[in-house]
Amino acid sequence: MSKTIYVLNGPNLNLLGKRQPEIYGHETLADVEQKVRERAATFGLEIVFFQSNHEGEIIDKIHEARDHAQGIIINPAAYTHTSVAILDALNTFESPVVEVHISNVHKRESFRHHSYVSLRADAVIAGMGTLGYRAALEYFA
Ligand code: CA2
Repeated sequence: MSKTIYVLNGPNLNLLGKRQPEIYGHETLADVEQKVRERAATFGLEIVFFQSNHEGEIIDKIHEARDHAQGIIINPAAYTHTSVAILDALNTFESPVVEVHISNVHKRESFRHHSYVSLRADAVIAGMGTLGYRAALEYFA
């Protein structure tokens, strides 16, 4: 049976490629999804790709992943730095979690240096641009 990886994206990432390309690059989230799906296919991995601007919807998706996924790749966006609720949800998920940030959060404002999600993540990728999502897939493969 093929393994399923949930790729979860937080608030404002729907604007990827449309604003602030100097920080986040020119690829849209649809471009990222397509490349993730193509790479996942080469590994025989199934992908559920999801973005929401709402914390509760991301938490609901993590709960869904508990029964359906063998791994989570998550870019929680700004919730990285604020959300104990997303951390608590991830702590109920028993398979590996990879946290991805497009930008190098450690080169940016100090409020981006702390991540609640990193307290749960098995691996953290930052500053590789959207390639970070595919690097996370390699981790699972
Ligand atoms: O570098 C990352 O991937 C971040 O998770 C992106 C978040 C930011 O709050 C984190 O500190 C680091 C912001 C996502 C907003 O995405 C946009 C994309 C294009 C245009 C505007 C926002």
